Amino acid sequence: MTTATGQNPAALADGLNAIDAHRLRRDFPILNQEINGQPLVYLDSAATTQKPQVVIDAIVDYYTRNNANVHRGVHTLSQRATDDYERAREAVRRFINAPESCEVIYVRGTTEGLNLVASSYGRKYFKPGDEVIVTGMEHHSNIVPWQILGKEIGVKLRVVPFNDDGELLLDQFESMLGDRTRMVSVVHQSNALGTVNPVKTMASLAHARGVPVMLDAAQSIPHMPIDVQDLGADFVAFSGHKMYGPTGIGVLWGRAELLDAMPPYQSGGEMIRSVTFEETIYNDLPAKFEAGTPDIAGAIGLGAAVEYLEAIGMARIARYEHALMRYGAERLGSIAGVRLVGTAANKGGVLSFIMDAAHAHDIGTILDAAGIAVRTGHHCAQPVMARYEISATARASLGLYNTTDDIDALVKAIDRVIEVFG
Ligand code: C6P
Repeated sequence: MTTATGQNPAALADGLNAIDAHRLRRDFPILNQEINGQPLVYLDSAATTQKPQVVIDAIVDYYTRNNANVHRGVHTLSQRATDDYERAREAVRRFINAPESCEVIYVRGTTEGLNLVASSYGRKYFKPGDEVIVTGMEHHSNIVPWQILGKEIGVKLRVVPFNDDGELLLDQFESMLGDRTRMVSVVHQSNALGTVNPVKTMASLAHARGVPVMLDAAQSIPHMPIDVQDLGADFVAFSGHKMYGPTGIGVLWGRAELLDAMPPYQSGGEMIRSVTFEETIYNDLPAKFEAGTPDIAGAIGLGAAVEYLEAIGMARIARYEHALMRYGAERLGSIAGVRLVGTAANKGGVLSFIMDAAHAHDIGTILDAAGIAVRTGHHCAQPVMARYEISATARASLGLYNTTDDIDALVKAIDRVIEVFG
């Protein structure tokens, strides 16, 4: 038996039992509050996730007991801070199955990871007339760095289009790969549509032509197991704050061989081995790309987030969120006057929608009055909006703490939008 949208109720129920979200939400103190007199329903995890108590505690503990600069002191506090900072790096390595922890570069977030590669790799290897392939569903942070470089060097951006459901046209991607292609940089899961792109296939197509592949994993990392070796990527960037860790910290992973050959992105302390006024010898990985005092507390918080996710299990989280997304898509899709934007067969926990009755910002305002947090606007993906000839969507995005009750509250509040504006 299947439901109206082709779902198998047994499979749906099985997915919804993959984790106990009702229990897990108790790990997130912020969720236990009222907004505008209503229980908070947080459906904006694609913008940033909430933080479990273990992450908050790790940061407080660092500042309360261990605060010192890393890699700089022989004193006990500095050694403790360094140990915790490096233990977090090892946790990240394990989490993404990277071969070496020195390949895990701490950055501010996905944006900085993408800028680092565009700036360092691009400046070293790109020549006028070269091409970088991105997709039509990139976040601005995977467009603008290449564009800036393009203006400087004369590199052209090629854009893989997608169909009305939000699925990439892979044959077009394949035909774009050519002698001039120097990089494929692609979003793993679209923040505006939820589409999960076939990045493993894309990587093997690109590699067959000797082209390196960068993945923007900002939206995939908190929702599914990521194995950088299995995906076959060369660079992967993601943000701590979208995976239940703190803001201000993220990761660029890259293959050591490529990172070793790249020039530093920023310079200063820590990234050097020796400095004279005549010459500077750069440090080894990862220090070469970590100039200045890093976000130590952020890295430690990220390590705690990784351990938290590992304890639950990424495969279980993926199954649960997929079922919840299907439940939400079915409920929203059956409301007259609501149109889902992004209906790819393979998609993650993002429900972007528009309504006949109201503009996205009006939807957001009514939902907020009901205690429901969603994001409205172009989601830093204006080319996606242009593709559908719309200016904005309302976007409900899921995390491991969301439940069917949250979706039901959203549906009820959308009915209210129709009452007010319809
Ligand atoms: N998307 C959203 O609401 P930073 O800001 O560096 O942590 O992440 C940038 C980024 C890069 N790629 C994708 C696919 C993203 O979704 C984001 C951030 C947020 O959708 C804020 S715009």
